Amino acid sequence: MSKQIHLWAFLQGIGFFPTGWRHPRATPEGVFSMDYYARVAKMVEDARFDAIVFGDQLQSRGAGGRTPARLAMPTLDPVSLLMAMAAVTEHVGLVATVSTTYNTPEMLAERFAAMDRISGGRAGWNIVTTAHPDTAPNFGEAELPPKDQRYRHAVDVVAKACELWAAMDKAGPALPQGRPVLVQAGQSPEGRDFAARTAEAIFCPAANIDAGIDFRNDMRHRIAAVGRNPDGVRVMPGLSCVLGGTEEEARANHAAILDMGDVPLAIEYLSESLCCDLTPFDPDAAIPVDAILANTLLPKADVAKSVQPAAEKGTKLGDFAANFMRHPRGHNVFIGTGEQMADMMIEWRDSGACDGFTLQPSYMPGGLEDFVEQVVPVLQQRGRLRREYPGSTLRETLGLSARMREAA
Ligand SMILES: Cc1cc2nc3c(=O)[nH]c(=O)nc-3n(C[C@H](O)[C@H](O)[C@@H](O)COP(=O)(O)O)c2cc1C
Repeated sequence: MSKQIHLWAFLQGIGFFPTGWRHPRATPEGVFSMDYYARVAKMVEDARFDAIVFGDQLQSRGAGGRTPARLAMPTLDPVSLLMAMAAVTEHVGLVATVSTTYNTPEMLAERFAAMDRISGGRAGWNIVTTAHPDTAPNFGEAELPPKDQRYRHAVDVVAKACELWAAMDKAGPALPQGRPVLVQAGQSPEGRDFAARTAEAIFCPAANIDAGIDFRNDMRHRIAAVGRNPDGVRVMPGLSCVLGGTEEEARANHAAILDMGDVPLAIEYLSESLCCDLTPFDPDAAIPVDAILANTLLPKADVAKSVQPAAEKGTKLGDFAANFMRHPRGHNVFIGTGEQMADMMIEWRDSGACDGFTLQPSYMPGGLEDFVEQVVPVLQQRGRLRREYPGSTLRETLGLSARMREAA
């Protein structure tokens, strides 16, 4: 199959758009029911995605007045969810996000060994170092360790976990994949170097095709520089979408989703994203840059980069927040027909902007259903998406070597 497109489904919470839970085809109550997870897992497997991915959220919601009271962002433990989904599927990969900062290698090795065994070799580990400052108090600390320290620690944790899996291999019976597929999500230079040394797949944001090409080229250089083969690493940028039978209909569907969010909701979402409570500020006044920089718990330079350009243009806080919701988290949001989306995906793949995509449905399960009905058949007809799984393990599905013996 020429330039196959790899597909993952990121099914965190109830969809990518902060307003999506209000959509008539969303089932926000479903996220606490097994029926919902069974249904979406089967839908993803029937559409022949490589894998399902869940993030982890270890921070306390509600700390420091930053609770998004009207945002529906329920998150359940990814390993538990994927174990449940393993029971109702046979082929689709199961990628759990688990932090190296707040888990020991022994705990990690045991949990992923269980996932890999129970699923018959479908486990993947999305290795993150945890960025949310409200996490630290949950683990008896005042602050997160600095980023470079977190990544140095991650190197040690991954190496130790790999040793433990190798030891299980020798003691037998071996894990079906030898070890889970190692995935990384992180953007900074430290994160990229860590991915270059460790990852077999990378989940990243890329807002447009040029950003995707730059990121993937950068990663391929870094991977080659540490003596690994860049063709052995899959780059999987996030991709959300709002579809329609015509372009016009798609734009109307997008506007309808955005219209489900009012300004207070947008300001809550912005507060959550900037880690700074903006609800006391007047939405019709200027963006309170000084107060944001004084109060945010995120790195101030990163926050300054996202608010200063708009502030300098005189954008009002409410307008800025409403616009912020249109492009959640810097990922590409495609608006158009199913055919156009398939064209776009093929263009990205053929231009070297990615090896595939991590689909982030704008709302659940309707947004996923639309993609599966309107885009998957087009990609299959064009020979770019598999109709059957090639084997039984995630590593085979990703086109990586079937078993992995050596440590990272
Ligand atoms: C697309 C993407 C998704 C991520 N998902 C999570 C997550 O669910 N949980 C988490 O703790 N970190 C997540 N992170 C990773 C953290 O942001 C990363 O490990 C953190 O240390 C910040 O590093 P960075 O500046 O290199 O991105 C994600 C990162 C990216 C780019």
